[in-house]
Amino acid sequence: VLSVPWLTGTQVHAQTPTPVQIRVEITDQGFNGSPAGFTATVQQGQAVELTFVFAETTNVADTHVIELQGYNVQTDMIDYYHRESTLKFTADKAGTFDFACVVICSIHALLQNGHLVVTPASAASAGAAPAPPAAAAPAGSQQPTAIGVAAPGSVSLGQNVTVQAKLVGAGGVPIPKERIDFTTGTSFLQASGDMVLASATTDATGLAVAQFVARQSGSLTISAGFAGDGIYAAAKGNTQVTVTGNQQLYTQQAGVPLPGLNRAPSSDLYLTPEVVPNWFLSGWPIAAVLLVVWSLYGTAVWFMSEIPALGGEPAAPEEPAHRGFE
Ligand SMILES: [Cu+2]
Repeated sequence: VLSVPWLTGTQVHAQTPTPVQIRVEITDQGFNGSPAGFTATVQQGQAVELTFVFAETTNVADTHVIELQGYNVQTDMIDYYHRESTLKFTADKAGTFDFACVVICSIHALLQNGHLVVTPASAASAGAAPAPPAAAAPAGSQQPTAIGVAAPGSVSLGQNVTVQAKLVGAGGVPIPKERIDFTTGTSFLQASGDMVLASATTDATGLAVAQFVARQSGSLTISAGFAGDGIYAAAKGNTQVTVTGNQQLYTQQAGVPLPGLNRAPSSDLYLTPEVVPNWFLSGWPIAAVLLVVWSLYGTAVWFMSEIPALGGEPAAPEEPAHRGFE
């Protein structure tokens, strides 16, 4: 259905970017079940993906954040529900670097002895004299990336739009587990900026898929952006979607917005009328209140109108007396 104009590897340099993947389980006995500590070894200049996986079975309420000292990178929060987080970086500094949990948890002491050994690039070729730094792999430089974006060319107003973005590295190699933000340019009160429509994470084929509702007719530019990380450079791609139809989805509201009266009780943009009963959104609740108030007021006015009638009665017997003097 969709023609997918993925970018090919023409803009990227020929370089083998395959990162070394290291998986470390956080168990009740420490990193990879080893209370004595765990050591991973890589070579200087290599791209590294160091993945930490929650594997505790006893202290399932634990929360961890693992920090790799020296490279100053931290995982996202890892717990029973967010079981995996990957540190991505280029091992441009040689030496031994410690990684440890920086959140107080029930096995905290067991998570202080992780080590990453980065073997100097010069040691890779046996017997060679210490190589000048320039001989190492492009240290610290991020690998180039590209994003291809695809969406249906034309949709109707109010319809769901599916956008796909594919993130690739050198040679068109897909890059998984990266966040893609889908945005559209917007202008409001003479200020313009990017409005985030949705975010999605790339899968094993580098593909991120998001859906949003077309709420404005006309031509829409949708961008897919990757912020970049320790291994990969940032990238951005665009596509054009034409939204047809002139049905108005937003109703103009004048006056004071009162949640529950002329506005939905929540400011959630995606609140649909089915969530809130229709009678609640109409003016009937305030109409009922006004009816009660006005009927009380009317009753009070009626009682007040009785006062002159009561006060006038004692004067009535005097009138014949006046007539008597005439
Ligand atoms: Cu901890």
